[in-house]
Amino acid sequence: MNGAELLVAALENEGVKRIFGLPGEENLAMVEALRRSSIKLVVTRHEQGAAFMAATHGRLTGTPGVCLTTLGPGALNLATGAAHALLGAMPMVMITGQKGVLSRKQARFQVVDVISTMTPLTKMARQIVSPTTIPALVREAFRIAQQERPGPVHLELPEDIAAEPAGEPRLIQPHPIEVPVAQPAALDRAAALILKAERPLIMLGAAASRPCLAGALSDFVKRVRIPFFNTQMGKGSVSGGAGLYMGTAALSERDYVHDAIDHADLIITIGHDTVEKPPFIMGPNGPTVLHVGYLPATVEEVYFPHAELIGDVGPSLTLLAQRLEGKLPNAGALVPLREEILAHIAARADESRYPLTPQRIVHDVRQVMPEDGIVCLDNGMYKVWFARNYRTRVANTLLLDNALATMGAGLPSAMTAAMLHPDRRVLAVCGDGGFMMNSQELETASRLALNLVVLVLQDNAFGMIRWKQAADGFPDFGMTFGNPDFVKYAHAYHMKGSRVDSADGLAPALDAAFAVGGVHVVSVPVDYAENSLVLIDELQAHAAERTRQP
Ligand SMILES: Cc1ncc(C[n+]2csc(CCOP(=O)(O)OP(=O)(O)O)c2C)c(N)n1
Ligand SMILES: [Mg+2]
Repeated sequence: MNGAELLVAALENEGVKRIFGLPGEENLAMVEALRRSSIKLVVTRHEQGAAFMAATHGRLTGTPGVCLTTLGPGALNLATGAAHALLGAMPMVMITGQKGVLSRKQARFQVVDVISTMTPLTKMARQIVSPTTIPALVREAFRIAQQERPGPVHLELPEDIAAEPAGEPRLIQPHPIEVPVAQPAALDRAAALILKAERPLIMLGAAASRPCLAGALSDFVKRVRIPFFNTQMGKGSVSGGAGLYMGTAALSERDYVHDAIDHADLIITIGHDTVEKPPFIMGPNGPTVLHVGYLPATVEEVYFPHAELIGDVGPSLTLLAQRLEGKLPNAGALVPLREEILAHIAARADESRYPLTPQRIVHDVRQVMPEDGIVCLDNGMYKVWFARNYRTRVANTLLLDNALATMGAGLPSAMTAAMLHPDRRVLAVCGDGGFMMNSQELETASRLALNLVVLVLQDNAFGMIRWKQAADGFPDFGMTFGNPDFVKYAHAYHMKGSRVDSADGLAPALDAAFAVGGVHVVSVPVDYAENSLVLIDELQAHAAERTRQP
């Protein structure tokens, strides 16, 4: 057994089934070891795609996704994926090659200090200096990647260490670890705050979407019957919701959901992670905030909770519910605001205009997606619309990145969702800018025979930035571009492509694409004139009306 074979055996020992990657010559021993292993090597067309795919594997399963690249140029292409997983708290293990460390037969060719590059982007970045250390290093890498707060780790395997005889060292077996539950004193304090609240409100944050949490969280909400809203990344973490969903805070203030937030006297934030754009801004005269999380809150100018309940969130919430159930006459105090908030959000969603409005696109996508269908967003203007308007009823069915908020992740993350859930409908939604950043992975998707529909919203612009430019009073400059013909582009990849050419054409086009199966690109022109009308003018008018009311 050599170093590479031992590394692969250690990955098998961790239960790894797939590695996403794009190897180089320094990885050849590793590639050969993979060929003879139970692990499938999923070759991508860009290392960034591999990293996004691995990160999404971690996000959706709670166990680290693994990606593999060569040294220097390949390893550096992982940087954005590492940052995406770090800010998004997605468990991921990145393995990169390196020239030999015991002798330098190629001098400094392609050598950059990848460990130093990865250090600020990971929870751990280590070079493997001897095969003997591999069992412990791999176990440690997986432990660190997976434990709260999850994130990426990096191991570098130099070419000569990969080839070095390793003997038959013992692998270290993983075992389950139960995280401690909140202390009784903290539970009592939290319960006291909630019992005395007159207008309580729950906020579900990014960590509420941990795959293991959906059941306990839904139970908690149903038992205490306090209405809830969510952050963008906390979307879908409560199934059903039983009439308690108040909206999604896609903007930081002044959206309709803030009518409820601004009236609350207690906000119980569950799993809030301040990597997200603030869902509300804490000020000196705001409501009391109780932070429930795996880890204490990071203190920010805009987030400084008054009390905390720290521990394994699911079991801690079960203990908290025991202290509260049936004792909260005020639980539903804010529920009467719900209807009006949701009505505002749903306004004009079925308007027949061409090019389509963002509201109509969200509405039609919801229509064709079953409850367990998964929508994966890239980053652009439509993210705000999907976060605000798309209703989710099953955990992790709207995947978006409101942390690094990088363009280019939508298609790769949808590919992983399609691999993990071949029985569900999976839709990638991308802008014409973000799609073109990783559209080469269409070839990977078709090689993997995935069933996946990619919806490309066409405005021939970096629409989000163009909108902000206009909103800030700058002249329209530098944000537009031309596009390939997306139907022909799909055909060039030997896949189906269609264009929506009427207001009522989107839902049937998506349905048809799903019915046929395989990878299918659907392009739809979008009219972003609604951005300013709805997100600025109407919200300003609403805010003015609210200040007029007593
Ligand atoms: C990698 C990366 N580069 C730049 C940005 C800044 N940015 C955010 S949204 C956006 C425009 C996205 O354009 P497009 O994908 O066409 O979506 P649209 O807003 O037009 O719907 C840009 C440039 C980013 N978030 N990520
Ligand atoms: Mg665009």
